[in-house]
Parts: sequence; structure tokens; C-alpha cells
Amino acid sequence: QSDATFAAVDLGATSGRVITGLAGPERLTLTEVHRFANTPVRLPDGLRWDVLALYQGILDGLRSAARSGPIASIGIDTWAVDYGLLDADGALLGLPFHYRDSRNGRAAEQVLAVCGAQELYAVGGLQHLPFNTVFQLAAHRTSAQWGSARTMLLIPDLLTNWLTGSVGAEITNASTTGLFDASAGAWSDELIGRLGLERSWFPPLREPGESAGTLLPHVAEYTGLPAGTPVTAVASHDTASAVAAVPATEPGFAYVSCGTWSLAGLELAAPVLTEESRAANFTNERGVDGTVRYLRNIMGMWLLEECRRTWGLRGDAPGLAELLASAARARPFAAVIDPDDEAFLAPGDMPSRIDAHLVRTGQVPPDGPGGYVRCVLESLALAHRRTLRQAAALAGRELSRIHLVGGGSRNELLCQWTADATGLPVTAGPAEATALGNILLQARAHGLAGDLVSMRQLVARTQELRHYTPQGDRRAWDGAAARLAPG
Ligand code: LFR
Repeated sequence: QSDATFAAVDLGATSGRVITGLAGPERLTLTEVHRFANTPVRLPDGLRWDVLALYQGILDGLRSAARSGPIASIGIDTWAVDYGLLDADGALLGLPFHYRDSRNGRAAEQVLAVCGAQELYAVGGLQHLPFNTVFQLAAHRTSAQWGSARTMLLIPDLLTNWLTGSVGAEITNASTTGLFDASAGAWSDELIGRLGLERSWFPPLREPGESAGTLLPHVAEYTGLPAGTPVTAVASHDTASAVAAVPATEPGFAYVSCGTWSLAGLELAAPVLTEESRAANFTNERGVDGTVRYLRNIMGMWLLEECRRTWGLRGDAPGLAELLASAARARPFAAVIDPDDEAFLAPGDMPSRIDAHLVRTGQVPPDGPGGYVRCVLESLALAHRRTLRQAAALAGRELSRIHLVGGGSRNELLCQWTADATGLPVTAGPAEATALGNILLQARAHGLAGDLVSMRQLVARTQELRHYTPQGDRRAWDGAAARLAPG
């Protein structure tokens, strides 16, 4: 078969994009055809995703894609855990909450009182994050909408439903809900029942590559795409798409999918559900072809982006290149933070929260933007090191190379410092791993790509990658790591 063009809808925390990908046995090229803002809106009862604006952005993007030539299929990926509830008519009940909304703390306690953390982990294998879907649902319970709800759809499934009318739950994303059985690879009837949720709310699972229907007539008309254009379930969790496109050419690689979050870990054949793994808060999310994404969330470039947003609000903020240059000049290891501090999760003044963290840990806050950026990037490199070493120990594996993919792979300081801190070679790129993974899963559904190994080889052959070898004195990194975890 010859090459074909697919459309990837990729929604991130701050922007959404429609990207076309030309894919075939020897070809993989992306073109961004439309980009739109993703601006969460604070309503009186909390922080919401503006899903209508996102949907409109998708429609406009698909219209641009249609003008560029024939589109063989469409696939959608977004961040995980967030959802909409549909009523008996299939209508959306209220705008979905943003996972950075602060309503979930108490709800988590309520859930854990019914179903202990150990039991939740033994079944779901999910890291504890205050915003896991299971906790959000508990917070939602007391709302008037609750009684009218009949179906829960995660964001990509909701958007797919609006494009095609079909109802399904894509499995990689379903695995981030806390209501999924990591060993069985299915919704956990047990947890759903124990927590008093309705089993009928959770639609049949779809594997990446399965059909998710064809465009509704009014969507085809608006976008100019042919009426029969298929929507393909891809790895709809953006991190799962990114991991599928890690350009590893040897087994046993470690990865960091580096964007708003740093998702650092390994790909395994089976979940690790031990008590040690739970205590270290590692997650067993589902990957493509039944693989397990054994990883941990690290607060990621959010720390830097939220600093920049804060400085931007104050005016005359330096540009990114300038900031990175001044970080490179700033004094090494002057201040290190633990990015896992939950105080960093919500939107708001990040430099002040970093100050508070530093004062609390007996350190001196930086005296300018370059110092903050250095602090954030060194701290992320240290978190990458700690997390990957822990993952390897818990899974009984050796680390030999780190693949750093996603937007953060463009940040040369972060790549070099990750290599320096770990003492391991780092392969950086592709920055567009998520969109590539989305396109590859569609290409495979159309007979144009093979198994994970050959998809990864295709990425390695066609995308530009950079290589970093460890430099400098590792003892300085050991010393900084010891400051974060004394003893
Ligand atoms: C990354 C990501 C992470 C998930 C977080 C919240 O974009 O999908 O994997 O933990 O967003 O959904």
C-alpha cells in the first residue's frame, strides 16, 4: 500500500492543534494545519475546561485539514483523567472540571475510607494523584447533575462522541481513572461496585486502532470532509501516544515524556502492583498493545511555564531564549526543590510558591528569573534521575539509555542536565512524539505500519534526534540529590 494522510487532534494543557501526518512504510511527516488556545475558565464553582471552544477549534482544524487533501482518518488524544457526564439523551451535563481544580482533596479521603489505598492499588495499580477520576467523581456526587447522569466519557471520548455519535472508552485513557483493573485490562466491576458507582456509566472499551465511527453528517458538511470519514481510536491518552512514538531501537529503554508534566518511566509487559511500588507512587497505566506504562508524574515544565506566566503578568518579562541563557549562567545548585510538592499543582504565582518551598527547606530564594529557571531545570533533572532509578529498581531492570520526548526535548539544558545527573546517554526528540504516536496508530489501522518495534524504528529513521552524553562531575548532582532526600 502507498502512503496516506491522517489527521491528529492533539489537545494539550494550553493549546490544541490539528496536525496532518503523511505516513507510510518509509515516511512520517507532520504538518500543523491549525492551532488554537485552550483557556480554562474559572466559574463560581471551580475551574472548567472550555470544551465548546476546543470542539470548535477541532472543527475548524479539520476544515483546514480537508482543504489540504484527502484525509484517511481522524484520531484524538488529550490529557487524561478529566471527563464529562452525559444524561439519558446523550447531552453533556455541565462543563468538565479541570484536574487542577482544588475540589478533590476531601473527596479523595472519602474514597479511601471506603476502599483503602492498598486495595485501590492492588486492582488499579494507579499512582495516587488527588485528581484521579475516581476522586473527581466522588467530589461530583453531591451535585444536582449526578442524578441525571447515565454515561461518563473521558475528554477524547467525549469529543469523539460529538464527531461521530459513537459511545466508547479508549483503553489507555480508561486506565487513568482508578476504576480500571490493571491486570485484567478491563473496567473493574469490583471497584465500581464498591464505590457505589453505576457500571452502566462506563462504556465498552476500545483498543487503539479500533474504529470509533464515522463523521456525523453535519460535521462532514461543516468540515468539508467526506461523510464516511472514519474516526479511529488512537492511544487517546497523550502520554500513551508519546510513549508509542519513543524512537527506541533497543529493548529496555527508559523514557521521559516531557511537557507540562514529566512522565518518567519504563514500558513493561505486566503491571508491578507491589507494596513498594505503591509506596513509591508508581503508576501502571495502559500502553499500546497491552503494554504497561510504568511511570510516575513529575510536575514538569508546568513549573517553568507558570513562572513565565507570572512574570509576564508583571510586564517586561524576558523571552524564553533569554531566560535559558541566564539560567545557564546562574550559579549551579544554588537552590533545589522537590517538584512533587502539591503546593505547585494549582495555577497561580509560581515564583512565590518556589520561595516558600525554599524557605521551608532552609534555602535561599533566587534573586532573579535566571536563578528560578536554573532551580526548576536542575530540580527536574534530579527528579528524572530519582524516578527512573526507582522505576528500574522496582521493576527489576537496568537503565542503559533515556529517551526524552515531547516539547521539553527542545530544552537543551534539561536534556544535558538529565544526562549529567543520571550518568546515562539521553536521546532527545521527537518533540512531536504525541502527534506522531497518534498518526502511527491510525496508519497501522489502515495497514501502513507494523508492531510497536517497527513503529519506533520508523520514528528513529525519519525524525530528527539529538544525543547527549553525560558530562561534568556527577558528585555535584549526588550532593544536590542528598539535599532533597537527606539521610
Ligand atoms: C500529560 C497528562 C499526564 C496526566 C496529566 C493529567 O499531558 O496526560 O499523563 O497524568 O496529563 O491528565
